[in-house]
Amino acid sequence: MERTLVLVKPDGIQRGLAGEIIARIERRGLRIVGMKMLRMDDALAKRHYGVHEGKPFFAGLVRFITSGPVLAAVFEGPRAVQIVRNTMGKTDPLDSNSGTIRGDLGVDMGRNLIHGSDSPENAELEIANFFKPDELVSYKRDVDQWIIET
Ligand code: DAT
Ligand code: MG
Repeated sequence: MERTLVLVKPDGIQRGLAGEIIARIERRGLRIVGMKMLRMDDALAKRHYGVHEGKPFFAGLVRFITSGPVLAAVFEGPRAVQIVRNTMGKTDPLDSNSGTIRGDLGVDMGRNLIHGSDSPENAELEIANFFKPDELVSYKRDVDQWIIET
């Protein structure tokens, strides 16, 4: 079982696509274990995107992600990190296949609607930036549709 952080970015909120984006991931078969609306401040944005510090697009990225509210969600399921990455599409919507969130709904690399963690290790770190442990629920295995006990 794996957890991953999803953000519906300010462009997704502004365009009214939060429900559509979350629904696509939920329909895929992952479970929502935490969710909140927030406006990221500069410090949180720089911590979240710290790996990109020094890159030419960093300042614009921080300005964009702090420009309006985001919806932060934690999804759980088997191989959740890669499942969300595949459901999102590529970083540049131009390279994203139809059927993916960015491929169906996006145009601009700087306005690509959704963040998803890129590894289980980063997911744990990113989740801790947005959620306290008691803000995340857990599901019992016996009501968990994707666990088949062997
Ligand atoms: P992803 O969001 O697919 O994980 P990333 O972690 O490489 O992509 O980059 C984070 C965000 O930064 C990305 O969603 C959009 C923006 N970005 C990345 N590369 C960029 C570039 N070359 N020019 C402009 N924005 C870029
Ligand atoms: Mg990334």
